[in-house]
Amino acid sequence: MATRARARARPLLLLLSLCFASCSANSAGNGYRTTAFMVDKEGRRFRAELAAVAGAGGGSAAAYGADVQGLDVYASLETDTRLHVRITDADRPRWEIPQDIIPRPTPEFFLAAPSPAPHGGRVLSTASSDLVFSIHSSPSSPLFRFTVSRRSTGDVLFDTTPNLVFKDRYLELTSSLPSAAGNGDRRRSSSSLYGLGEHTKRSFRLRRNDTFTLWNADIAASNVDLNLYGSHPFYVDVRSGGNGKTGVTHGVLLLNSNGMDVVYGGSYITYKVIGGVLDFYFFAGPSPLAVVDQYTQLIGRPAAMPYWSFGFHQCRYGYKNVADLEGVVAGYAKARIPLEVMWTDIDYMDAFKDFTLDPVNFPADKLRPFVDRLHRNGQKYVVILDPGIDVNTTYGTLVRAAKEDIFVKWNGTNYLGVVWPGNVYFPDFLNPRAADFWAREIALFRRTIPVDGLWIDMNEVSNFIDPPPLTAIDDPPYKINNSGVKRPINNKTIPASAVHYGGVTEYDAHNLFGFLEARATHAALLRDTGRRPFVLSRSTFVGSGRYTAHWTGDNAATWDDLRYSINTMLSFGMFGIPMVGADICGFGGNTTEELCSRWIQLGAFYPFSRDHSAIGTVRRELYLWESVARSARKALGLRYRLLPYFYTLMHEAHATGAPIARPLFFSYAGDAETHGIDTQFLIGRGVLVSPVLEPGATTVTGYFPAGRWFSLYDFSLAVAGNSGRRVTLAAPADTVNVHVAGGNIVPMQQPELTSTRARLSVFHLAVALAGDGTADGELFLDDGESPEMAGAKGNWSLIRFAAATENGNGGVVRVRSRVEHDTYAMSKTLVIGKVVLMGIPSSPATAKGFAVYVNGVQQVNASAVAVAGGGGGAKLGVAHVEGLSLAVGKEFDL
Ligand code: MIG
Repeated sequence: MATRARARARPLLLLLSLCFASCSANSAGNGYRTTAFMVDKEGRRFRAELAAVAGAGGGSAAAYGADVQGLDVYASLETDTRLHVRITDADRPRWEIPQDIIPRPTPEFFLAAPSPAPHGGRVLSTASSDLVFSIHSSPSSPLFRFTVSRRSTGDVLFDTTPNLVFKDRYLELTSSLPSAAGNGDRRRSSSSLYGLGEHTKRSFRLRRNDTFTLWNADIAASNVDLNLYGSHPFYVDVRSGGNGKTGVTHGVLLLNSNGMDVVYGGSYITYKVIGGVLDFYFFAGPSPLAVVDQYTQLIGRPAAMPYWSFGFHQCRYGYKNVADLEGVVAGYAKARIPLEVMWTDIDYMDAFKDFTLDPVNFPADKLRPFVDRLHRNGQKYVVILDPGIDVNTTYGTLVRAAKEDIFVKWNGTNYLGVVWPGNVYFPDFLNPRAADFWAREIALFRRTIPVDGLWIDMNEVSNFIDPPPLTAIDDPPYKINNSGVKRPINNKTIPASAVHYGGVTEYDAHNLFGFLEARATHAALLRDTGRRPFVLSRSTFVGSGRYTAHWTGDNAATWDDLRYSINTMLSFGMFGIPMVGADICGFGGNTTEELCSRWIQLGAFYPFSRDHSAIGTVRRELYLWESVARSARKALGLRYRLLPYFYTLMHEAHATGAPIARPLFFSYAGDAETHGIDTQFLIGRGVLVSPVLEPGATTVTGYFPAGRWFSLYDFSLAVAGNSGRRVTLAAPADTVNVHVAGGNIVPMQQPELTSTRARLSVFHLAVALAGDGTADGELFLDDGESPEMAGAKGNWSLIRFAAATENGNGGVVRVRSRVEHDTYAMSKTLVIGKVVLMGIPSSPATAKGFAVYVNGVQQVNASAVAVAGGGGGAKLGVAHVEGLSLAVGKEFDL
């Protein structure tokens, strides 16, 4: 519970509580009047006191309880790119997300003489910040409202209405927005919104007249538009037109863990929240990448994921026994399809009890040798854990937990739910002793089965029974649109009146369960292994990316869900959880050969790439159909060649929050056409994936922003133009289109069946020259499993590559490397054997060959051949410079 000391009395209220003549004019709505305000000298911090207007609260929200009479507003430019606006009860502390969950600056009290409230104007505005905070009211309209605007463009980013509602269990705030993009009015600025998850949506860009309910629930992801497993009250707003340049972007977070409905009306957004405080953060951008950088600076940077987790994963609910697992591993090997990680679902447990093994089908004396064999082969093993602990006095885990007294309480005793094992108690991960208990159980289990990572499911929390209401908070006056039909908040979860450590109610902490379990699981693995943990969590909250990867939950084997997986993946990238993917080939229902084939073509480029399916459905391991196996070899072959690129992007994500899989507008925000694209996506800055998402297709139509696009299979020029355009490309049954944009240098290695082997193979540099003859890129290397990624004491190397074309010099292309950090010894033994130059001028002369110089010395063993680059006779070619032996970690000039 927030226990903020209130250091002052409220004489100001008395001093200034005379009502403006017209303050009753607004009595139909709700609202608050500013009674005093103060600003610090630097123009960075602001505080106001608000008083409920007499007669307000009689509007539409009257049924939700009495108004909180006095409010405090704190606003602060915490950095030049982050504005914090917090509105809370002036007299009583309310629930706020604890500091240890999201550490953040607290609003500071400061000494400044309080002034009578002005009617309006800029109150926070500094020369170094693009964000301006203003308050507004006038004698005729005295109710408090505020705006956030962008200094450089004058664009108003957030513009609240006076209908502020603040009750104990109902908060409401509305901001107007410029009209949604696509309304046809080109003179006014428009906005495109993304985020507000977790939901399966039919489009990535939010559509107007939609309500986004946030209340973590075990609802299958195959349901569109319903509240799903996680809560992320964060949106990204891309503006176009008006005064600003197209693509100027900001982000808005409501840091609140309570249930809520967010109504997006196109020209407005309304938050309807059933608890906590109104705690807003505005991130200035102005680029999409800058917004995510600023956002993850506050909520925490994404966890470094181990190198192996970028390999391909195979799972299924319903594997029968160890022999079944062995058969699958053998099936992949025989088909020569990469398999990095084998998984086991709840089937391995004895009667679904965590940390136990089914003595018949998964006995330790069979499972352990199987896991040892995986390890000897450079492969990994991951199992599932559910939070509910079976209530059974002969079960050691239960006994130890009971002794520690770490379960969630209800009505004076442990809350009794029902999940797979039958009756269960739920560990209360707000209790530090619960995390210790969890870590000891994991360590104990790992002595029997040394799993490499853990998968935490059902942590919304899912409960198979509906707890009846016990107190008023089980049935708050405002019904959020739980499950799309305003189901009670207790539906299939822990009751809201249950009590956590420190007296926190489930009502307030519900959405944090998955976050807390992920944090405990991450800490447990780190403590036990000393290596970089891999955790996969179904339930998430703001900041979960610090600990966990995420999969999109129970999708269905349908073409729709294939397509919608892109929307969820891209949203989680913006939520600071870049390691994300959907169940490849679909979880529920029977997949088809064609769907599975197209799904692995897309899924091979999910940051987290795992095939998974439900019990009782047809098997869908990739080797089961020859056509799927062909797709898998081709798509996963390319993924494995791109592993150094994926891993370098992991480093970028960990350092700056940048998503690994990104919407096109992250690189091309100035091209408004990209703002609505969700059938293609980028890996990093410049690798474009254009998957087939429909049955029966042999072509795919995609949007290619201005510039040159080269195939990553044969490096030929596929599309080029001074403006973006839609292009239809061949998409044969076994092929997914993947292109690299001119301007990028992509480090690649060789396709192998495990990342361990691929990591030792020779590097190729794919250099895609932009129209001006330049390109750049980078490569991050470390051992892939040290707890820290790019830590101060760690061994790692970061190499930057840059290419330039010197036209005045007979067509010389120079590629240089610069080693920015170099303590990873392997960087000296790994070599670049080949450099592919895409987009060089092609003429009969260049077709004869080149001379190759490295650091000024001609390379007699190197050969280079240029071939015309296709693209409808474009005069561009590709040069394959082979026979090189450039140490990755040594600077070179080619
Ligand atoms: O009640 O563990 O989303 O991936 O296979 C279903 C069985 C529980 C739900 C997960 C799914 C998993 C399944 N689990």
